[in-house]
Amino acid sequence: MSLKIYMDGKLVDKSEARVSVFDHGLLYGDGVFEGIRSYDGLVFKLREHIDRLYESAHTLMLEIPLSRDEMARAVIETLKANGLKDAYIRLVVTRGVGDLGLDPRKCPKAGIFIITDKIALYPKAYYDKGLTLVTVPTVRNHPEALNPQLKTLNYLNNILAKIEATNAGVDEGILLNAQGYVTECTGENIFYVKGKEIVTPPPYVGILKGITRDTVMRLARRLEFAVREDIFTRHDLYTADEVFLTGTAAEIVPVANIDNRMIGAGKPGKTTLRLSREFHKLTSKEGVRITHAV
Ligand code: PXG
Repeated sequence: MSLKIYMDGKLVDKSEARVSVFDHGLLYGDGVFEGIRSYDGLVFKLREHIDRLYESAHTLMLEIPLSRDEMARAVIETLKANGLKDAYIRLVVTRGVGDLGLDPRKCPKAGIFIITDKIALYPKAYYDKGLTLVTVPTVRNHPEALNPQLKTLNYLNNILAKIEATNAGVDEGILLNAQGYVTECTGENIFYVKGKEIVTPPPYVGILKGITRDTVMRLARRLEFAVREDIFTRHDLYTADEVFLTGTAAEIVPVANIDNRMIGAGKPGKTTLRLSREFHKLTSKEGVRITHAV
């Protein structure tokens, strides 16, 4: 059976799922998106992802022609149509079809598509050995230029950083902001552990407020760690006991090396492993059940 894609209210075959060359999502990167995951028939944090999508759209004055509940139902319907239980869900809202000028008023109706597919897992070695990172030359977008809190279709800041990390021969890149403070990686948030303290940058340094980040902060507080959002520099990472990254696709990944400095013992630390275990417990029991919803 070929994959079905949700497009503007209809489920269509993958081969028929096409976007116009006049769509401003393509012409200008004008649009928003989300990456969501389902675990054994449970969609994790669906409402939180949909809320973030609508908040990004609100700031862009992009009107989504569906209510949040209708959008949630569309996600579930698409998963059902594809018989998927463990899936990666890509929800995209584009400005829609307009002319060759950038004025969004020329685009009368937003385009919506939802792709659900089998999840492409990260290599197991990443989790067993830990990632190697470098800080990259490209700085994170200034929040008053293009706020990283908006999950928009313009990901070139992140893509440039990813290219730089790849060119350096490592797994991921850390972006600093214009003041030199650590922000995040190209598609994951960053945390460090020092003693009983767990620290991650605050949103105003220029990060996407990750839903996994939020989940991990809550989990860690429940486990009685002191969790802080604070600005910090590379030195704090180099001298931490542990560093890990969080994201929907990556979940919780340990970091072993940054800019050629070994982090802690240079292998996954006990706090990272404990949080990872707790995170998996949560994803296995919490979420919107695909069969029940709608
Ligand atoms: N920072 C950035 C810049 C991101 O794009 C995260 C942090 C983590 O956020 P969540 O809410 O996922 O915990 C992201 C998320 C992809 C892909 O297809 C990208 C993300 C998530 C899932 C898949 O590359 N970005």
